[in-house]
Amino acid sequence: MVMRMLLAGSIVMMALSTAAHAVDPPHPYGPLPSERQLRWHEMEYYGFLHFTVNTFTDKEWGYGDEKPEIFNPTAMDIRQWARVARDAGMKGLIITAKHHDGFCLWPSAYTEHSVKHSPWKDGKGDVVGELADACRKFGLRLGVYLSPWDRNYADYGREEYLKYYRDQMRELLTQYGEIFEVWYDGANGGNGYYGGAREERRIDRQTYYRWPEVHALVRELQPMAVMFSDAGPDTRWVGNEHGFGQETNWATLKRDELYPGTPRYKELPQGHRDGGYWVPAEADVSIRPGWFYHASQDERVKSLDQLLEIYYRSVGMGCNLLLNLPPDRRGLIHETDVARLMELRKVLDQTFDVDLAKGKPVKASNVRGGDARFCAAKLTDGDRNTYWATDDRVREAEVVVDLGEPTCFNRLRVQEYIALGQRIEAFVVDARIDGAWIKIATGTTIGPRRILRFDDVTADRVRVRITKCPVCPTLSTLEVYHAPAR
Ligand code: FUL
Repeated sequence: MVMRMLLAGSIVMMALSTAAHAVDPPHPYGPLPSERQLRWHEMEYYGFLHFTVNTFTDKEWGYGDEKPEIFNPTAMDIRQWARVARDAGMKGLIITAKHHDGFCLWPSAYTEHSVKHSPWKDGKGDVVGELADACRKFGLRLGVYLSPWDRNYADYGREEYLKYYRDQMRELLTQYGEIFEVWYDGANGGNGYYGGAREERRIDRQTYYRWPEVHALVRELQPMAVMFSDAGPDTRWVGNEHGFGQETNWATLKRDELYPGTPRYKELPQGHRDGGYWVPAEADVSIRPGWFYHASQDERVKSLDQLLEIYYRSVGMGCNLLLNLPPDRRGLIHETDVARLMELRKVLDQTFDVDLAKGKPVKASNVRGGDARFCAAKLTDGDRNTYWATDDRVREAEVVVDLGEPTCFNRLRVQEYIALGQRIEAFVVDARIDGAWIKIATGTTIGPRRILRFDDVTADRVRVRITKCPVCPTLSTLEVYHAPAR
């Protein structure tokens, strides 16, 4: 009898404990990122390479009548580009395979206006191919910029050009291995050489390229590549060329209302809270004033402080940072640019190498179903794929990290578990200094990532309070850092 009661009791206990662990993850909220976008978010920081005939004519936009012979780098070393990018801490490189002037850096079968007729490697070279090899060697991912606007092509503006553009896209997406990003800029139509016509050609930016067909082609050939433009479909322009994201940054966008070259670019830094698609921002900026190399700008390479400001206002605000490093006329990334990139890497390493919160105990005001799967320790376990979540009814919640002893810090990095959507709308950070809680920062959105900067504080506890969220919040990481004084 006693035995039977004990057995029954343990069955009840087992049932209870199974119930305690049977709580489901929170329901997703709003549009969600795709697999390819989740992978892209992890990239955070990568390089842009603007290189073409403009490098040799000292222009920013070539007219399209440049002779291929002028493309003649004297000491080209494409591996140097990849080595510099890798050493800088970048995860990939995106190259202007074709800029507005129409000159192709790869020997396209569809035009003579390419490296085929340049003296570099006696016309047998392939910049895109060599870069693809160099990226593989240095562990980087490759992306391509194929300008929709082509000021060289005789049929630009007509139906024939659409076939040409797609044929070239097919070449780029089938001959060079895996491509992580395809870049469509928004500058479209205007005057140009156009096979000798030398005239003005206007196109309807919204309809001319038949974007849905181009997108389908890219999806077919490179299913894991994200596509960038003012309006996505996968990642959007941040709306300026300073590399600055915005404090309030929604990864969601009313994508169907926008297009490459959209006049509504002022909405892009913030995105749309009520947007129907996940289209996060990418911040593009050049390390120099121009996108292409100009010797006259050798003294105007951005300073370390400017680059740090860009980093915190892009990566720190949930954008990916696409930093342009234009090769010079030798075909090398200039020494000054390299030195600056290494200075930036050094400071970022000094700042982010040691997470002062890692492995530290965390307490939360609420844990979803009391389930260890969603407990606060997930915030400091060093794994960005685990997360803390609350019960469905909870809208405001807090987590407290116990640093163990008074610890000096000045940066805090937080992430939502974005696989369940972007949820949080406002939060506050407090530090416990000599036993008293002091507010040290406030923020609005978090999304894929938020890095907060504040003056040095010495505190034994740090608290994040979620103060506005339309559904139960999630957070996947809470990291605490100390940036060296500058
Ligand atoms: C713009 C272009 O017009 C610039 O030349 C540059 O390539 C920039 C990144 O995108 O749309």
